[in-house]
Amino acid sequence: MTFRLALTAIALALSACAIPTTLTPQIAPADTSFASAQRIEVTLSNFAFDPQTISLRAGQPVVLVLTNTTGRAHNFAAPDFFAATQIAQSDAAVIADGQVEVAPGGSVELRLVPRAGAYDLECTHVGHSIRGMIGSIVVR
Ligand SMILES: [Cu+2]
Repeated sequence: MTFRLALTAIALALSACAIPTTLTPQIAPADTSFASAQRIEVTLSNFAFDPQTISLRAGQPVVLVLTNTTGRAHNFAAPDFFAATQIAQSDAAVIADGQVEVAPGGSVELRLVPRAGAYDLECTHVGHSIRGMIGSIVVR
């Protein structure tokens, strides 16, 4: 019984430690060169991401440009991707809970260094993902 309580306490402690890494993006080193980085354009529309699969190079600085071409708000929600990615200090504030809001007709630029993996992408606005606003990010 005491052993089980101890395990529970350890599990709680570990999950508490995990919270800051998912809520706070990792900051890219200040000397990361984004000036010559490739720009990857992603369009958010009703109700799709274009391209639906975003391909990035592991460890390569990139500028991800998210553009909302519609008259309604959308977001780019990829918590696992953002938890594994380094973000330029100047862009970190636009990421909240692993997602980035893109205002109607607006555009957001994210300077980041992705880590290898395959990550889910969706728009979490009510009813959007079920209408097709899902995608993936593949980093090789
Ligand atoms: Cu949406």
